[in-house]
Amino acid sequence: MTARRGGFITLEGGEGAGKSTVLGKVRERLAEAGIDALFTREPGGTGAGEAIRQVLLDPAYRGLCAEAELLLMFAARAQLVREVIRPALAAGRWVLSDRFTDASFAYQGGGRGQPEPRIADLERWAADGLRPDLTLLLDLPVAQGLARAGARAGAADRIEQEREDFFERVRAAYRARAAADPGRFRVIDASRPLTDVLDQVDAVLDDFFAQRGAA
Ligand code: Z5A
Repeated sequence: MTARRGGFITLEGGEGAGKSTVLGKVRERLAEAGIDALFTREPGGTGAGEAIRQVLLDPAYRGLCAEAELLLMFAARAQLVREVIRPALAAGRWVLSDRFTDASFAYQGGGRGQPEPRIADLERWAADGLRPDLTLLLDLPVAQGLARAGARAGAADRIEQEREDFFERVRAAYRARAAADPGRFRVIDASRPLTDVLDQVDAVLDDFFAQRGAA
């Protein structure tokens, strides 16, 4: 694995897809390869963003309307882009984010029915038009993901408490985005055992870094 200059990579997926598990392994492998990378997450990644995350995920705010949810996602993102991601990219670093704007198209768009042009407008101004260079979509059947997430310790957060049909719409929206932009997305079969998923992710990253390193 070699990489001479930085770029922006995101990891996306529905409930129980294994993003946290995969990102932990990717972090270890990049460190072993001596690749300087900054890891962040959404919603969150800054002081203000983490405070917004608490509001977004707290089941006490179960009555939060879809518009407020969308705006809070982008408020956290606006801060993250300007405080963390843009400066890191300008310094030539790799940035890996656990979710980014595709999650808003999937959850607030597909899941909540917020109009796509409205989200695209927010992407342009609140997220400063920033788009990832590469997005790995961890895709698996909703029932399998929910079973995995259900086996995890801890209470379900506000969004995790949604019904299965919500997560079906989220998955469909993610898959539609991946199909519409095959140059940026790589779909990983996350229904497979973890070693297999990690092999798929390694192959995608090796290929991407090789292309970037050779540029
Ligand atoms: N959200 C949104 O609505 N709009 C937005 O714009 C953004 C986010 C940015 C918090 O996100 C919520 O915010 C999220 C979307 C919404 N709501 N939901 N649902 P988050 O990314 O922080 O939270 P999360 O979705 O719960 O992600 P997570 O913590 O990374 O969980 P995960 O993807 O399910 O991954 P995991 O914890 O690594 O894996 C789940 C379990 O499965 C765990 O026990 C693993 O050991 C196991 N696992 C993982 N991989 C495998 C394989 N391959 N085989 C078997 N078992 C596995």
